[in-house]
Amino acid sequence: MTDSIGALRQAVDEAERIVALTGAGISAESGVPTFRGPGGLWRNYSPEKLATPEAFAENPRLVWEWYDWRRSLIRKAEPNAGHLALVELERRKAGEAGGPSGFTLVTQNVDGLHDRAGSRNVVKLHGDIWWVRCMGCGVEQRNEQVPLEDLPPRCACGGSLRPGVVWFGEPLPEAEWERAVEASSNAQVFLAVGTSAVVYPAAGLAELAQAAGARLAVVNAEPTPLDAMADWVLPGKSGELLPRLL
Ligand code: BV8
Ligand code: ZN
Repeated sequence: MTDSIGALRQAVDEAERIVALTGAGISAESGVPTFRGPGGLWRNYSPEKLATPEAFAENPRLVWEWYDWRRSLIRKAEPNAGHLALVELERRKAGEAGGPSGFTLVTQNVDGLHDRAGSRNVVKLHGDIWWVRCMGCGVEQRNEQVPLEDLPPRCACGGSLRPGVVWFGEPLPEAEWERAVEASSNAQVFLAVGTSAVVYPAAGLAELAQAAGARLAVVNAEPTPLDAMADWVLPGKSGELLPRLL
């Protein structure tokens, strides 16, 4: 496990197929609270308790108050140097026009900051906080209203709308999961950035990539369960470390 950022920069430069898996930590420097770090709590509720179908069924208004609060924070947030470094990496690894890109960004985040930074093909494993889905007619639509007028917001059909995100106990979207597995199985370098790597199946992508031959780098502010198996561990802030990989 070599810690040198220079060795990782060289591996990133030489690699033709790279995957980055990002978590809430990459948005921390943009002012968006992480799930399990300081400030992650809201009115002393833990995300694990609120981000579930059961919590929504029991108290849709409370769950929507949490999402409305997060949407208002995210609306004020700007992408940071970490997001922008991944946009540059995508640009550098873009194949010939129209060919498959050599860089795949897989995110657990629902904040949309990778899109706003300019990343073009973002694989969203856990959905998107700016989308809503009707529990009645199933229609999915983008909703960027901040603050929301009604909690819970209502569909034209009268059904109540839920956030377009994946809750605990819910399956990940099939197509996105397939894309993430495909890219991770072919990666030469897998970067796990700003994630505590405790949520599955997302965290399992790192193991899958390494088992298929990728070298694994962890860029995180605190130790993670992936560190022991990683080829590189870069402790620190992604907003500072990722630009140094370019
Ligand atoms: C599934 C969307 C199966 C919502 C999220 C028991 C009961 C039920 C389920 C389970 C169970 N045990 C295990 C499970 C499976 C469960 C799971 O893994 N639970 C964990 C908690 C043990 N997984 C699921 O339920 C998944 N679904 O398994 O379905 C199935 C299959 C078929 C049919 C039916 C069912 C669904 C998981 C998705 C849940 N949704 N989010 C929303 O956002 O509101 S997960 C949530 O956690 C976020 O998406 C978040 O991204 C994700 C992971 O957290 P992180 O991103 O890593 O964030 P965290 O705060 O933890 O860490 C941030 C890190 O950054 C820290 O380490 C910090 O040090 C670091 N950091 C901070 N600042 C910086 C930094 N690093 C760098 N720079 C900085 N500046
Ligand atoms: Zn509807």
